[in-house]
Amino acid sequence: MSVVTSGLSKDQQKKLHSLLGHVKLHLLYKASIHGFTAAAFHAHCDRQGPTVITAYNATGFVFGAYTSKDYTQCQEGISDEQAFLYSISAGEDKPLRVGGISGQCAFTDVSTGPNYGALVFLHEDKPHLLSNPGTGFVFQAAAMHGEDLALTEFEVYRVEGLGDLLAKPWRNIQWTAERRQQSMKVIRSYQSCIKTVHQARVLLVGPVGAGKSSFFNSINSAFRGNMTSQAIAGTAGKSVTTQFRTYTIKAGKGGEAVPLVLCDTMGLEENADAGLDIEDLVNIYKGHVKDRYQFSPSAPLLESAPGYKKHVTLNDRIHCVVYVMDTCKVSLLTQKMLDKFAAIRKKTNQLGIPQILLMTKVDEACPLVAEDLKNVYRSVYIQRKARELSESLGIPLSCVLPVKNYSEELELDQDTDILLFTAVEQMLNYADSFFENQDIEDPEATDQLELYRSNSYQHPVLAERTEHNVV
Ligand SMILES: Nc1nc2c(ncn2[C@@H]2O[C@H](COP(=O)(O)OP(=O)(O)OP(=O)(O)O)[C@@H](O)[C@H]2O)c(=O)[nH]1
Ligand SMILES: [Mg+2]
Repeated sequence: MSVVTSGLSKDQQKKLHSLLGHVKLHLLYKASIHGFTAAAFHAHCDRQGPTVITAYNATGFVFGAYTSKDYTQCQEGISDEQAFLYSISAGEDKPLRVGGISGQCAFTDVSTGPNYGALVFLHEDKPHLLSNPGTGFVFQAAAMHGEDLALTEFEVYRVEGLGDLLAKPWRNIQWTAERRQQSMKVIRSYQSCIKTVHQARVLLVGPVGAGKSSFFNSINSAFRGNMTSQAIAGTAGKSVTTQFRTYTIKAGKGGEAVPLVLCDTMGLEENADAGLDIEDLVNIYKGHVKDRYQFSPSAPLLESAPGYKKHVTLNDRIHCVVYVMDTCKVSLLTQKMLDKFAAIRKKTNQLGIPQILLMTKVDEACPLVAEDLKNVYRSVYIQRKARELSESLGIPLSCVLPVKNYSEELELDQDTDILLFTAVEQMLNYADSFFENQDIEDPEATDQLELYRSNSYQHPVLAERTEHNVV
């Protein structure tokens, strides 16, 4: 899978942001990858809302056009008072910004390359520019593009307004040391309502690079009291995690185990034969997959394989599923990935496992949150992304939890811990719902479950039934 990356340097990004304000840029189209043609441009950029073009030439100019309107190929002139042309030339500190001549159209929405009158991009389906200063926009050609009309690169970004801070947070969190301590205590003293189950088993599932392993590392660090990196985290084209891992967490070095097992999986990929396989996932749900099982996307686990655990109890089953999603990638989720999620959700619902959605990397997604994590429930952008995720995955907003994992820090941070612990508390509540459902869904087993609860003796019939139920 090729990764399409922006050609803008950090300095150029900064200059572009100074023109666009408090926004996030999503690269939609890069001509050197997708083709220097009008058809490729329209295939990637039509109906995307506000966009900005960045054209590059060998003279060192980065220039282009911003519009707040859609490209739709309606064959008409489009008025847009917010549209402007701009240029960031190599030697100049201040970017050039040129607003449209009042009363004239910003661009003609035709099937050719973007046509702003004074600048027509991808002329005749080539990396070429037409420059007619004075048509709609007035500027000096030398200042705009150095009179170099050959394009070395051409990109279009969707411009997403980040919004400001809500006057009132949409969830109330107390960002105090007491709250941190209290949460830690609640988690450490957790007891399931079924006596023989001593730990809640929570499974982390999500696309490659979403932050699953980092979430375990972060929780582990928060309980240990220092940074740990037991699970390998990082970025690669494919999933960094290739084994199924079940992690117990210790409170302090050599301390007692926290009643929580976090299970880490290989990342999901959109293609059917890549990444975590849904059959493997169902086996994990039912407790059949052993720790350190090496995932093999083309060959899911068979009953006869050594990694398959035949005899399982309620302890081995997954009690809560956590979907982990990168907040920065919410709007880039492809239909294939959404379909994969829908199939997973269906299976998970059928097995009656409660689900939570973790939105990671909130610091990367919103600069206001990066500045101060306490802004997480006040950021308009994060709230919008939470709603978007809830709608596209069909998960109630109440089950969507933003978190920031530890990724570059050397020291623990109180606010980061509070957000992480809040998510864990919720996972334990949901695991409780799973245990409670065990009674209701199988009334026949209730009496035996009571037996199961009230003494450590495992009734042979129940042992058999439990096994039978979960296979
Ligand atoms: N800034 C920031 N970076 C994060 C956060 N969570 C994870 N990362 C980074 O994202 C990258 C991927 O994280 P991983 O934890 O390896 O992701 P994963 O879901 O386990 O990925 P695979 O095992 O490859 O499927 C790493 O470089 C992390 O440091 C976060 O909340 N904030
Ligand atoms: Mg991982």
